[in-house]
Amino acid sequence: MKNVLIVAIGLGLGLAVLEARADTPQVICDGSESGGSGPRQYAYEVDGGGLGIMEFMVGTNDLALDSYTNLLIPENWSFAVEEQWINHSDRNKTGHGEISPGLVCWCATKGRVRWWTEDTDYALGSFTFGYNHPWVSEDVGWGLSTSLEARPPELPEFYEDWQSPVGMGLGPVHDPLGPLPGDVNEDGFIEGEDLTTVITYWGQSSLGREFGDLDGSGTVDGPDYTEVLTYWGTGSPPEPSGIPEPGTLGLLLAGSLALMGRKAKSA
Ligand SMILES: [Ca+2]
Ligand SMILES: [Ca+2]
Repeated sequence: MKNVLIVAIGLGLGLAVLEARADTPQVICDGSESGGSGPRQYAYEVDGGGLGIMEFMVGTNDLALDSYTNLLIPENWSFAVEEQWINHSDRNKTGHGEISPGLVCWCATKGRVRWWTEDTDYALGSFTFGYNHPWVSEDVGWGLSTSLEARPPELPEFYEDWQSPVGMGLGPVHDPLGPLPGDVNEDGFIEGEDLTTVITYWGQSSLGREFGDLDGSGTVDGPDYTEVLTYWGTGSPPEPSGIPEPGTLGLLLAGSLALMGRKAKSA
């Protein structure tokens, strides 16, 4: 009898959990970028909570479509990076499962990454959306839509709950942050190469950000130089690519020549 009662309670709890899930779409971050480093893999396991998903979106500060590679897109769905804002937590990169300080700054991202279908035949119960992206992430809101017939009017378009852990269901997720201030070459670290580019193109006009016009004034000039110096040393040094930089290459070359000379003498 006791066992029957325990089973009944267990079943009841199980049903309650199922019921909670059934009402609420969830997103689990399943990428190394969920607070980590290495290959910038962004992946979102989206569960429509019993409703057919027809659209999923997360914020981004990078509107360049070609920055997004290895896309995971459902069959017959569309993908776009659009200029439409979503809430984000200014430059916070909260670890997976921790609570984002979100409210420190409510800002809008430059845009959103969006997957969608307009055909209810392609609505999905769940899907893992994703891509690779070269830049670091920050905490950002997400949203989704389900088919109009299936979506109760009281359900909002955006579900992210900033009081819930990041990337674990209802909490915010991670998405690409724009280039860091002062980071001319957009490698996530403000260092010599950024300054060199500003000096190399100094005084030239009608060049883009990648040539050192960080503030978009049209000329590579004083404010750009100041921005690099102000943020000098911020960000994370890029991971070694295995290909030495020219300066390092020179040193290596000098070192190996010296070694060769020593070997030749000892031979
Ligand atoms: Ca840099
Ligand atoms: Ca400028």
